Amino acid sequence: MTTAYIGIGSNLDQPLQQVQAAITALSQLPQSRLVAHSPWYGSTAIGPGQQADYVNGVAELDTRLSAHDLLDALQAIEQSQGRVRSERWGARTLDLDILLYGQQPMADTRLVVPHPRMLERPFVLQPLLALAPALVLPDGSYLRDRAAAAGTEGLWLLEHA
Ligand code: ROI
Repeated sequence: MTTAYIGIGSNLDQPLQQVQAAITALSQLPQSRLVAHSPWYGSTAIGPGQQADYVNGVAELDTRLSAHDLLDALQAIEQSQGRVRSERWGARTLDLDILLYGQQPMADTRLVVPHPRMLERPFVLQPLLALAPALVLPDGSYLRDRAAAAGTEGLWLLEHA
């Protein structure tokens, strides 16, 4: 059994409903158990051009799926929620990223874990910290230090509806 952390983001078509539907879908994955998810955060879009604000959060999943089977399953959920892969960095109805897969780093043409940009992104680190305050990253650094370094600019906690 491996504990995986999944980054969740949406900025199209009712983002809060998209991320909540993603949680339902994650809870139904085979050979897996959804342990918890973070609160939802609003965040200013990072990346080129003007985009609507995002809703972001992180889910914790215990899974027996391999990292690549998990990636396939996450992409199937994205597609079932209407994701069209158009431009890199573009707006999206649902983005599911494998942030961490246990303590195993991996890198191939489809998948790089830990997610290469997570350490720069408050919208990843703060929800992850809310979920796993004592987490140590595969490089031995402490999540709480990484999250403090990244700060909270452009990020706000959404009210629990
Ligand atoms: N910006 C924010 N705030 N949240 C995201 O989930 C997100 N995802 C992306 C890009 C376009 C980089 N910007 C983002 O893929």
